[in-house]
Amino acid sequence: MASNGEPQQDCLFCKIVAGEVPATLVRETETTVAFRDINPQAPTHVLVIPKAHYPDAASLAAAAPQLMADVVREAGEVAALEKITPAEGGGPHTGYRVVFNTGSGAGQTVFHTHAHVLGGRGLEWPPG
Ligand code: DGP
Repeated sequence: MASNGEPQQDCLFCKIVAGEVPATLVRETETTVAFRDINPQAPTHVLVIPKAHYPDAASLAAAAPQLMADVVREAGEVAALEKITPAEGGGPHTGYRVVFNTGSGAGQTVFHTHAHVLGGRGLEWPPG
């Protein structure tokens, strides 16, 4: 379904943006919010979302490329805050992964674009 970024009544992450559902915020900008995943899969597991509603990464990138760039930049800011960026001579738990699950077959359950920022432990490749 096409999206114009307007809030959707039945969207959980729109409710987090509106402050109607509580979340543990990590960072907020004019256009994005970063908060801790309720079911963390790694010591750092933060979701970065655009405040505007777009159902997945591809629709966001097509409709609002600057906003997609904001989300990706914020993923890096979160990694720096969490001290999981690749340090010089990096230890075993530096480096992080940014994931956009896209479509239910890939594990997407919330259809408001979100980047998972995962780190703080060794990350396997390929992912499951
Ligand atoms: P995905 O499966 O890629 O659509 O990721 C959705 C993520 O959202 C999943 O890792 C769990 C997280 N999540 C679901 N409900 C809530 C919630 O109410 N609060 C927070 N903080 N995270 C949630």
